[in-house]
Amino acid sequence: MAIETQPERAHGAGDSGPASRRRRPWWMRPAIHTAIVGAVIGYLIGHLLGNVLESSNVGTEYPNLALSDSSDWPIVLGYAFAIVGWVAGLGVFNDLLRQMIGKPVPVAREAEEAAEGGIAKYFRFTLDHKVVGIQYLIGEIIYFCTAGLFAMAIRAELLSPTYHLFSSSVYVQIVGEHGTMMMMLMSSVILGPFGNYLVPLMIGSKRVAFPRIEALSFWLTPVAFLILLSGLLLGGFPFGWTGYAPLSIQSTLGADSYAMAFGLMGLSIILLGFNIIVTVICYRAPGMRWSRLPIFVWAIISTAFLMVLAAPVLIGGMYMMITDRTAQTAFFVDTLGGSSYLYQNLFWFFGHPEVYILALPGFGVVLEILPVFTRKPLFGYKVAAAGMIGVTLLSFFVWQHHLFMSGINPDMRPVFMLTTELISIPTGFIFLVGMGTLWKAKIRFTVPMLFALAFFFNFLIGGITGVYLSDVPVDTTAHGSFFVMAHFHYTIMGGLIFAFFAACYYWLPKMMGIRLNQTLGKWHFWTMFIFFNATFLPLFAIGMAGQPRRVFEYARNLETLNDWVSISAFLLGGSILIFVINFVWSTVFARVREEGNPWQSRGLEWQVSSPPPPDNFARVPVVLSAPYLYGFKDAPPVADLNPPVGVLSAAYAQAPATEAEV
Ligand code: HEM
Ligand SMILES: [Cu+2]
Repeated sequence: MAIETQPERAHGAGDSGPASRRRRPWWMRPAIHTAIVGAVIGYLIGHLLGNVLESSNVGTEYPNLALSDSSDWPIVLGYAFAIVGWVAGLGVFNDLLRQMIGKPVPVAREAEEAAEGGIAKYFRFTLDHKVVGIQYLIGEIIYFCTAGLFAMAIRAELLSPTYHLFSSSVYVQIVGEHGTMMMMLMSSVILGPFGNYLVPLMIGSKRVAFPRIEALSFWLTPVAFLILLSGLLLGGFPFGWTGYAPLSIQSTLGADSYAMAFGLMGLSIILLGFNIIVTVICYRAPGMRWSRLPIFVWAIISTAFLMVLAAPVLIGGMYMMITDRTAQTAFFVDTLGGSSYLYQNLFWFFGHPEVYILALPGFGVVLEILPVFTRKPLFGYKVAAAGMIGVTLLSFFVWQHHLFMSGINPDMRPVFMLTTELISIPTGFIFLVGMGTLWKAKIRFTVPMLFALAFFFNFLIGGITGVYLSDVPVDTTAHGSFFVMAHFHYTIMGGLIFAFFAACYYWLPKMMGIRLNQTLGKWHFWTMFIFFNATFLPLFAIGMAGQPRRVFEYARNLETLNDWVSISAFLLGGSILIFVINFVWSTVFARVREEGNPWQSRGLEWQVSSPPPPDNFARVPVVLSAPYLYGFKDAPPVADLNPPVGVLSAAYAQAPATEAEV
């Protein structure tokens, strides 16, 4: 069921194609600078339009206008037009327009060949999944560091039990920026860079299904990031990353930034997930059966389904919040017949799957890495895949555990307690597959492996405290405290972000043909592991002692512990700095080449050169065996990269499973 992925040539011989099109001067070619110009123009138009709307007194006849300050229209329309301007400036609509006036449209591959290469290709709308992967990688590092700086600011304030750096209102704005930026932008921290770059290589495809959609999914992230940041100029938003009504309906203009940015990011992950789902379903090479799909790809496609199914609800919620604030709808205004409780349900119907959007790709990364450095097959491959599907399905049935304290019908509490505790079963499957693979293994303690091992350590703490929190009596006590904070940082920072770094050290030689410095890598690992735990472990105790989230003051007797946490947090920040230095040093200055397969991996992506050739594979490969046959002396090669001409690839694909596979 494979599709030959050689792009068809769209035009006849008479058409000399886009390569011969006249080159415009660089500043007229669509790229990031034209996008900025487009966004600024768009913003101005939208703002003007909003002012006109407002001065015409639209909506003043409605009673709830007073809920929000009245100048939301110019801001919301400004943002909306800025997004359109940004996308237009990037040239996203160019091919569409060309098609509408009957001009030939180049297929992705031709467009890439015609456009300029070099460093410039990273700054424009490109249709090459490998370039998009690198763009995502750089973007995510920038977003992560920015949100991390807000975390440092939070910890700086908490050095003292009373007011010393920021006022209470600035403090909640910083918490809101930190939490929202992390949750929004880290949702694509693995799928963006590694999913886009590696999935086609791992399934034996020359490209992704929808290159334009893929590129668009990336280019929406910088705008979402900037819109969110600009919220600070508009008074920020005081309601954390969850945006609960009625606070969000009543608060200052910064709330518009929150809603526009979060909704936009929802769109981005829908596009990201959609493209990946179609790619995995339709573009697998012959012989790449579902039972041979790398476990990383299983994790990616499960996450993609979560994205595509959950994010529309987020967009709906954000859209309703925006219309409440502008068009005087009252979806979430209790006094006018709406319901703030409705918002909580919409938000968490997205928000809980979101936490698995953050967790599953991490599992995919570490399970992909374990067999390579233990030289053992993945223990219970099918169990892991089943676990991922189980988590995906159950994710949609647990959201009300976030509402145990929000007026949920008490009879429903046990139901959601049960479903929540059930989800630890498939999660446990995945965890045990990791443990089974490590069992009696001779481990190679490389940098990626260290990060993968730390993932299990951290996630175990995060997971077990999660089981406690799903218990209604415990949640009733711990809700809104630093205990919850410590729990989810253990799963997301300790899980996802550790896995992200594992992936960087493991796959950057593949993606850039360059090895990161391993000594600095070890320094990065040990400092990050130690200071991560030093930061977040005491927060469980602090939470149990009653320190509330999102409050800048706390009881005096907790000062010593808080100081310890803050200092550890700064050192944790320092460890991330080591990574950034290593990344820049290794890729820009040292540039130690790594061309082959440094980890002796059986992964299909490692069977081509590093970085891979433009088409990934010279011919469509035929996959011959399961990916994790480590330790078998006579294991067949993973794929035939040069299958004999004339042999139907279907014949290969029909070949029975090798003995080692069953
Ligand atoms: C450098 C490591 C990090 C540190 C030191 C840190 C620190 C903190 C602190 C102290 C708070 C609580 C503020 C308060 O409630 O008063 C917080 C909140 C939060 N953090 Fe982090 N964080 C880090 C990384 C992350 C990561 C990687 C994520 C997710 C990808 C994340 C997501 C959140 C969220 C969602 C909140 C809740 C915000 C809210 O209450 O609305 N953090 N962080
Ligand atoms: Cu949840």
